[in-house]
Amino acid sequence: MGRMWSRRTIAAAAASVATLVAGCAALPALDQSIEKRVTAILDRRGLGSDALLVIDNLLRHGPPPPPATPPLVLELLARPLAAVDAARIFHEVVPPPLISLERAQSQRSLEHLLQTYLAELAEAQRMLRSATRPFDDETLLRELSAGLPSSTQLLAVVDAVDAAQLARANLLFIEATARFASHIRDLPIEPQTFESAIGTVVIGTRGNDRHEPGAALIIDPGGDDVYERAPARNGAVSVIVDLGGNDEYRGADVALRALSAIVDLAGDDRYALEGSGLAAAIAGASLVIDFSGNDIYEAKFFAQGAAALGIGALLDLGGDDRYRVEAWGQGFGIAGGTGLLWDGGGNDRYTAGGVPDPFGRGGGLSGAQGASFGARGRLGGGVGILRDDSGDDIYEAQMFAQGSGYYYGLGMLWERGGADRYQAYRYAQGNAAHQAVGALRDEAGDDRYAADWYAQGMGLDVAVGVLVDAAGSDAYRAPGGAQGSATANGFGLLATASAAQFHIGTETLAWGRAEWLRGLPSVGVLLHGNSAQFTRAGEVVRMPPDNPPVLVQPSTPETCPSSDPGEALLCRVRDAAENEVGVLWADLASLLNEDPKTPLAGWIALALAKRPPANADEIAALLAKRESCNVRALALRAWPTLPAAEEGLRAGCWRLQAAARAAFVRLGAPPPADAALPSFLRAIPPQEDTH
Ligand SMILES: [Ca+2]
Ligand SMILES: [Ca+2]
Ligand SMILES: [Ca+2]
Ligand SMILES: [Ca+2]
Repeated sequence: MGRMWSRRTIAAAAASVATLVAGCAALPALDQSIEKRVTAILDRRGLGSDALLVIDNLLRHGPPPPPATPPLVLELLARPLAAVDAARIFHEVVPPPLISLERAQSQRSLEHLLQTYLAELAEAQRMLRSATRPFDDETLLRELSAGLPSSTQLLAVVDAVDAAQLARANLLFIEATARFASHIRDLPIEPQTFESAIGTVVIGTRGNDRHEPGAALIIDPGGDDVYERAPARNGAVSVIVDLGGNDEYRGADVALRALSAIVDLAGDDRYALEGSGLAAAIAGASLVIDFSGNDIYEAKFFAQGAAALGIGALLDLGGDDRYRVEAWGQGFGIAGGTGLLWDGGGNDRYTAGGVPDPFGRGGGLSGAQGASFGARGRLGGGVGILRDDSGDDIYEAQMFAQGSGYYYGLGMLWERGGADRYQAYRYAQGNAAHQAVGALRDEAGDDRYAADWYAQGMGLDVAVGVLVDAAGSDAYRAPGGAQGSATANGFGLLATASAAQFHIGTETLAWGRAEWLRGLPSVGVLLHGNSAQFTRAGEVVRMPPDNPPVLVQPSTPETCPSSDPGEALLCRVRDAAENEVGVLWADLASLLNEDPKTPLAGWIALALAKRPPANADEIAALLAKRESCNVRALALRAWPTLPAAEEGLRAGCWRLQAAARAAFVRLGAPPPADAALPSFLRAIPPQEDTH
């Protein structure tokens, strides 16, 4: 007997098939093949897929991550190929109420909406105040007016905040504000001002109003209004909901231990901040949601989606927009904060100037357009995301921009359509430096990428940099240190699905080349189609091989005299007179005996290699007792002994295993056959441990 299908069942089945097909089609073919192709290339090079785990191994055997490190950064460092999945990262980072934001059909009573919202704001405020203690916001504001806050001030904020509790307060605030913004329609109530549990509530007029700062909630039904803004501080709530007109927002609008939002439903608006802010928060949340119009956003520092401990999110849902900051914004995170700029469409222009670079590298520091920064040795970065859904867009910045991570941070630029132009200087376009992740992903359109060094899928020092362009006819231009390359055990990937032109300068560090360090590989991979074209210094060249020769990064020569205590020690050993060097080494032996945790141990190992003393055996034995795998590896390189090599080979730390394997070769002894080594140490002869 035939089964009867109702019309509805058939329609539902057809819809689910359509969803399934659309789901498959939506996953670009490039993604399905990236892992397979990268693994095949690593096998051809003799590295094997363990080469993808070098970063994780180094981090697990090194010092713990700094305060405020986002867990997602560690997760991506452990699985570098996961950094290509921009959609997954976006959904992991961005609170769901912001992702599903849309104007609701139903009309709820304003009275009910407003009372509910005020009650939710009061609860979010209570949670914020209990999650945070007051901190020195005066000093922070002073620092923000000149640039990025100091790590000293930010560390004080880290101490004053319960991050998990703060995240709950922020989420309630975001949920409530997104719901209110989705449902509010016309404003059938008279202009008025009244007090509420969270402070003053102002209902504006349909004319052109001028609103001063200080109110907890302003709702304005229409007109071309001017809003003077001041930083929201010390537990305050500050929300503006503007229903129409071409409005202007001025002043400074950063949230410091506060909950702040601007919701602007219509009009060509101008957000011209003289100070920091606009969707910028430190220990709180700050939102800007602009639903339509061609808008202009201007600010100096820390703005347009910037945060430390908390979230700063700027959502512009449509229109041709102009965004400009001097530095530190447009999707910028530091100290565990999430900074998001999400533009829904239109032909947009993003500009980040740059503050002077203290190291004089030839460009300014931008820290923008999907960027994150940490303070080396002190404080972790955050998460910075710039997402643009469609339109032909222009991205301009200098250093640390367009998918850039620095020191335990994640920066991502996710471009979903249109013919785009990317212009930056160094550390940009899918680059990260020092235990960080930088990703640029562009889904469609014929795009142009131009940058200087350290860009376009490049990982520098235990860092992951990826650039994925899933479709279109694209061009990439950089002098070197780019386009699928890495140094210092980094991972760099440039993957294109399309017809691509790769232009590089005279430098060889590109197109899959990467330099070993610490006796371990760095990984650079370039994935391209068969029609790709390559030019080097303006000359057309053949397609590069995908298994380039093993290169070892040269050691940094010491500069003597040095103010660094470790390097100064190396200088002292190097330059000591023959009759003094024995006493010096006796002192170093005492130091190792008396202070088992001395940070100079690694330098002592380097000195041991440079000028081995009469008591080398004693020094090597002392160093071999260290907890640090790096120190033991350096000691084994400097003065190999069979017992230390045997012990090292059985360590879980790959750097030490690499040193142990080199030690067996130097001692002319065969290594034990049963040692569990990572794939690349089994296949490739020992390389130098440079540093
Ligand atoms: Ca208005
Ligand atoms: Ca607007
Ligand atoms: Ca736009
Ligand atoms: Ca675009």
